Amino acid sequence: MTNLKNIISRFRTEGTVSEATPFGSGLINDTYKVKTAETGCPDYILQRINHNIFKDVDMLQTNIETVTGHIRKKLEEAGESDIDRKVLHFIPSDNGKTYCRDGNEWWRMMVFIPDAHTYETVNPEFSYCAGKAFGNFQAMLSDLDKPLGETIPDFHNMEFRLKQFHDALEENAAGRAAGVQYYIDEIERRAGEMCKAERLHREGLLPKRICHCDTKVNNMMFDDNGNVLCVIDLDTVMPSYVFSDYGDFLRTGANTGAEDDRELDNVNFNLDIFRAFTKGYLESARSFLLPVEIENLPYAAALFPYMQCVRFLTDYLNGDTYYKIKYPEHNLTRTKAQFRLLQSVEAKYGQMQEYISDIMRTK
Ligand code: GN1
Ligand code: MG
Repeated sequence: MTNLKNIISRFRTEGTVSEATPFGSGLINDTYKVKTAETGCPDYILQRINHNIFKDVDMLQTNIETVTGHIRKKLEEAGESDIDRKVLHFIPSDNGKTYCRDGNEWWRMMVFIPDAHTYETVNPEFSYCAGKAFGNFQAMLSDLDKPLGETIPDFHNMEFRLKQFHDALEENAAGRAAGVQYYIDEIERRAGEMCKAERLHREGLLPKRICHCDTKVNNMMFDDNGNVLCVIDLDTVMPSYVFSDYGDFLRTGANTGAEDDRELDNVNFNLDIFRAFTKGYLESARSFLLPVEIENLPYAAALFPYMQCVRFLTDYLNGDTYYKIKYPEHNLTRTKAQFRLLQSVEAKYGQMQEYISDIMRTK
């Protein structure tokens, strides 16, 4: 607490800190909720940025300032009310930037959004709102004229993720490869098909747009009525295929189990959530989406469980160097649960295609 208090004192916050406690369930950064004693003073979120993963913190925060500034301007122009709950607000530190360095650690602070909730799973009604919100998020950023840096190069590049997987297999640093042959084979079997986005992009058929790239359902704040207030966790906002945001929401929102469920029978792809989310998304995004993007939405729904399966298994093979884990086999449990989800998505592919064609036939 003393150390945290020192860090907090370097930011230009209002009020007196009464407590700072661990907050949220992110796998990358460390997050704390900072309460202030005075009524009328906002509470805050304090985060230690994972510098092993985000090497260029200045680029990271510059991206985030660009994006939140642009969205804030759009909301103001649209005459929106309650803007402070609809876009994140970062606090400058003693050096005037929205982060500060303490030895080998980098920290940032933002205003805590009151009366907002995050969820690990959502009902169809909430999913419909989430779909609309993501379509809007992409639409609002579509005219951003300042280029964004790639905070993690090749973040959602499936070919690159497979290369990392093959490197991990060859290295076999933790000696775990022999125990996971089944999953290795299942990954390899689908590798060609899953790299379709990269091929379409090389052929000039699939554009990159500014995406959030971590739209798991718990990165979204809802109000009491199920309306999305804003998306949080903006570290990975960068140019990508629209599949990123569409697919990663469904990977988490439509999973009837947990991302790391040990009981695989809990894991299933919920088509009602898929339908509601897709309806909302297409309502706000169909005006700018190309046919190739719309046709491949079912592919996106499969791509993200697949990519996450590859990433978790890669980390397992490397000896758990990337994701925070709670027990030794955690990354393997995650791999299995993501693979089960992928199988469920695959079984429902035809139904998804049909639903999307139906929507597109209606005006
Ligand atoms: C990480 O930060 P967090 O926990 O929301 C990861 C995502 C993964 C996710 C899996 C920078 O997100 O890409 O999909 O875990 N973020 C990074 O739960 O790697
Ligand atoms: Mg998160």
